[in-house]
Amino acid sequence: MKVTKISHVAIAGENPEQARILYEDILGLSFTGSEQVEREGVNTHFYGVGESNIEILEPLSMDSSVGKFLEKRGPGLHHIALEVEGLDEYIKKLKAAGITLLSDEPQAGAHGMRIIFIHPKSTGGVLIELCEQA
Ligand code: CMX
Repeated sequence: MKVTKISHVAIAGENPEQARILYEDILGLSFTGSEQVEREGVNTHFYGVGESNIEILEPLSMDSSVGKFLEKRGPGLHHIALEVEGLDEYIKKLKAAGITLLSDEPQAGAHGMRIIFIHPKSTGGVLIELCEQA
């Protein structure tokens, strides 16, 4: 049971092309792919940074959680994802500590990962995702 790396830092925005120009053309990061996560109503775009990624979150509708985030707070840092080994044990430990999770069980995230979110109210204001290779 351990946290192995920062999987990704996710930034919510409405203009993925503008993000591509910055991260790929100017900063020279490698675009590593886009993937829609239908359940979350979001399109994700990944740029590799060492063993981690920057994930651009583009809402598919303004009703999605990312759409609501943009409406309320504007573009910006949305969440930080930590890759772990032992996700199920972490979930038990978090629940035992009374920490608020967004779901009872892990969900399917981008790249076939099993993911769970910790509510920002339990983390000092930053949405944290824990993810594990399925
Ligand atoms: N970071 C920090 N604070 C956030 C936040 C975020 N990403 N999203 C919402 N909040 C804050 C809100 O501003 C609000 O604060 P106040 O009460 O001070 O106004 C509070 O959290 C509650 O927010 P809410 O919009 O009223 O709604 P909920 O509590 O129902 O839901 C949240 C908030 C964070 C759980 C949900 O909107 C969310 O983001 N879920 C995760 C979905 C997601 O990230 N999907 C992407 C998956 C892609 C992938 O696989 O990587």
